[in-house]
Amino acid sequence: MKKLFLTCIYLLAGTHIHAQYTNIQPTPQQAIVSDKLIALPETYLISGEQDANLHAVKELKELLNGKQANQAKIRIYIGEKEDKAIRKFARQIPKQKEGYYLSINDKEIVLAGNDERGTYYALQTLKQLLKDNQLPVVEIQDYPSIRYRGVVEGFYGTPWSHEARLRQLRFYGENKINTYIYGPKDDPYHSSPNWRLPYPAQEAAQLQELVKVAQAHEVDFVWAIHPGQDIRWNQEDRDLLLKKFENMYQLGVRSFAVFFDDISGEGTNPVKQAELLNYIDEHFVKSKPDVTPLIMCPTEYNKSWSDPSKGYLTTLGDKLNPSIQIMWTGDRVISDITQEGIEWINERIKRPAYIWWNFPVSDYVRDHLLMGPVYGNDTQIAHQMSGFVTNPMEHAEASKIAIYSVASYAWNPMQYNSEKTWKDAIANILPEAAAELEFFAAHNSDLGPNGHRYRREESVELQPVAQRFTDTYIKSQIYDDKDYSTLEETFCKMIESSDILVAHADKNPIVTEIMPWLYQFKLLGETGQEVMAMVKAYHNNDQALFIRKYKHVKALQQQMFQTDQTYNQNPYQPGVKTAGKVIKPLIDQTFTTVTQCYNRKHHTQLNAATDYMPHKLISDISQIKNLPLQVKTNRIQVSPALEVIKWPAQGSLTIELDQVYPGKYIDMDLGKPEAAVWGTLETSENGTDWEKTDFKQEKNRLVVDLQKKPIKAVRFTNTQNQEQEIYLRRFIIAIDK
Ligand code: 14T
Repeated sequence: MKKLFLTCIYLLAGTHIHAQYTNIQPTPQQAIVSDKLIALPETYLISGEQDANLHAVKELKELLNGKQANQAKIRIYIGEKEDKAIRKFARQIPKQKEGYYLSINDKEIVLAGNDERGTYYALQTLKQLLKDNQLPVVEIQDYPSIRYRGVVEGFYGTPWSHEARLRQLRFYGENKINTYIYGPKDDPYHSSPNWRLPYPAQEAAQLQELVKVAQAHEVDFVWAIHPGQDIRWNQEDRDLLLKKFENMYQLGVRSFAVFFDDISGEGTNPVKQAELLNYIDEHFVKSKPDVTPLIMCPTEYNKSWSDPSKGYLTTLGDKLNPSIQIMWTGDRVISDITQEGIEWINERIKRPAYIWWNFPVSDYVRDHLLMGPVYGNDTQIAHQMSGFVTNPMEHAEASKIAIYSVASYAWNPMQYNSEKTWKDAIANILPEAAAELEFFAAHNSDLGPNGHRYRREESVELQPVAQRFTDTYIKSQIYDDKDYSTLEETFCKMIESSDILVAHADKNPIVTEIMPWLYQFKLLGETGQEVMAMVKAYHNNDQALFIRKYKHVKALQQQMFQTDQTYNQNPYQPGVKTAGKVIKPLIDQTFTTVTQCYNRKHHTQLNAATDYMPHKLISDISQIKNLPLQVKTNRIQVSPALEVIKWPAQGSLTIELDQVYPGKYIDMDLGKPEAAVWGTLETSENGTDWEKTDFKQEKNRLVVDLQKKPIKAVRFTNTQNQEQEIYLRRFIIAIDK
């Protein structure tokens, strides 16, 4: 029944797409694509180029690179609804914003936009259809289902480079994305404290260039300001904000946003926020004919953070001018958009929400790459949202997989195909090594456990094999030979794809971005191969071979540890994690099982642990005990936590070193000046006997000079009978090596 229904829709929509040309991106709303091809002639005649969208005409001429003649086989009509040249096609043009009609046959090519952007999009489709100088005979009527589609550069961490942004804007035009919101959290001129100040000359010049390039690709460059952390609700700050906007206007910006996310205090007042926004709307936006509707991001930007009894959202809904767009991330900070969820918010803000989708942003899982398919958003709710933008990773090129997919989803959600779009995206981004990038991306999709509890599928095809293999192998050391070969083949491909991708480093910037993960992926593949060799050697009772392979695995584990400690050393989630959902657990469990079996059989004591880490963190505090340790030449430290930590009475944190070292110093910061009063800091020479240290504390910082004293372990204990709320900002032991 369902299938029949779908077929009917297809017939009604007239979507007959010939296999060779199924790759119009995004999928058009209505298309008849025949299998007849025409050759692009050497001479042609263009009608309408004087009136048509300049950017479309420019790109058309670049595409044709042939000769324009008065007598020609083919006539190309280009223009917008009212233009003379395309008047006779007017009835074919969809009436939707940014809609277009594209027709190709052996006599004429028609590129007819409902508006300027429509013409540009007709041209983008034409570009995609042209292959080997041939075009298919088509008739397409197309338009976007969602008004604003694009990207919000809104993450914490290193903002995208200027070059990366220029590449993005070109990519957006090609994929019919019309919005780029500029709001990197770590640009001080976007946020506090410098939002009041103009950009320095060099940054200003670059922004100016971005605006120009955005225009050329029919993208609205939206400049966002994030003033909430220190704004004062007075005329002075109002004027300063408008002055900054005026400044940006002078640089060419015609679209603006105000963000109030992730702030506390005075700035969160919805009445004041609405007053400011309406003021900007009336004194700036509406007084300039070429400025687009304002966008705002509320403080309660997701359902889990909103407190209906305080009425924050309904206040915004009632007070904000109707033309002002309100952003929303869904039921949680990181969540997919559902029918129920969007109805909930729209009712409160009294307008369709402008979705800020927090994927593939990775600023809370910075050691992971999120390169898997885009899925999970409802495909039937286009009419209930005014915009859909994705917040990407700080890796601009690697984010293109998700951005391409969001472009596709937001243009035509009902026909969005997650899996196919993901593959197309990869082929589009790195055609020279698409198979290898697809393989890598399939195994670099999940985020691992994280505070937002947002997870993605990973290694989907391999999952059943991995499951079967580990289940049977751990339980009874048996396995299916076919599964064994599949795994061997997988590990082999990990090595190949990594090497092949690395070899493309100078041809495509995506490779440089993901380089540390490629290294790690290769090492994991090699580990997998050698663990499989251990399994085989154990079965064949070949002890010498088993030991050789065991030693190699240990060495590879150490190299993976080194990679994790050397690359991507940000202060939040430093390191390089890959294939963590299916492949790494499979390899680790198999290694542990086979090593333990060997130990039992041969009465040996080979170390069956998997992640190499010479030192240990020991704690009875749940928020602390799983924090990773980091090793930097002669410093061992606990990876800092961002959230408040409840340190229970008598709870302790111990770092135990792999051997005794001459100590240099201990350096702690628990975010509060009174740690010295409730806690003791002790050192141990042997790991069992403890000695209290004399420490001085200056403000939050607690430092002990160890003066080469031999150290095996250090611990800090809450000796009080009362829980302490602290921040674990720093816990470092420095040693002499
Ligand atoms: F404005 C919002 F819609 C939003 O998502 N704000 C930030 C955003 O800049 C960031 O990239 C994203 C993902 O981490 O989440 C928001 O930032 C947070 C979220 C938290 F839950 C910052 C601190 C949090 F505790």
